[in-house]
Amino acid sequence: MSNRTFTMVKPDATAKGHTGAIINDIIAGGFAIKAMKWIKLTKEQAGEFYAVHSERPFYGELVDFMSSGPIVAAILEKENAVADFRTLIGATNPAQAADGTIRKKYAASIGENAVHGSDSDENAAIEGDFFFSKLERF
Ligand code: 3AN
Repeated sequence: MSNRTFTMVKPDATAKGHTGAIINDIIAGGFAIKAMKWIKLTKEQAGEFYAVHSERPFYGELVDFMSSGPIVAAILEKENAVADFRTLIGATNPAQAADGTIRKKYAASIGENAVHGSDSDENAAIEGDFFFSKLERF
């Protein structure tokens, strides 16, 4: 089991000024930040990141949204990182997210849901590699 996951604070949350509160929740949840950057994706980059969803009906909407404003990308470390981070952020649809989770507190809808969290160790590694070089992480 790997102890790393990958996250993004999404454009809805950066635009609403929730970035600091979300990073604070992540640190308070016991995650150590191993890499972090504030970046705005082009449509092409967002499309490449979400290529796995290219057949889903919401793909175009997702790519437009994720390239609509700045995001914060980060690699996080903790024991059982992938599963524990998904618990911390809550269900994909904020209406179904548990009380106290990041999505319950800061997300507006299933599309604009404040944060991303990797769904497996394998994807955490792929997603971290998409954003960060060896020099940018420790
Ligand atoms: P999660 O991010 O919780 O793993 P996935 O992998 O099902 O969720 O979906 C990837 C991303 O696609 C979600 N974070 C969300 O922003 C977006 N998404 C999922 N379902 C929908 C939907 N029905 N409409 C719009 N966007 C969606």
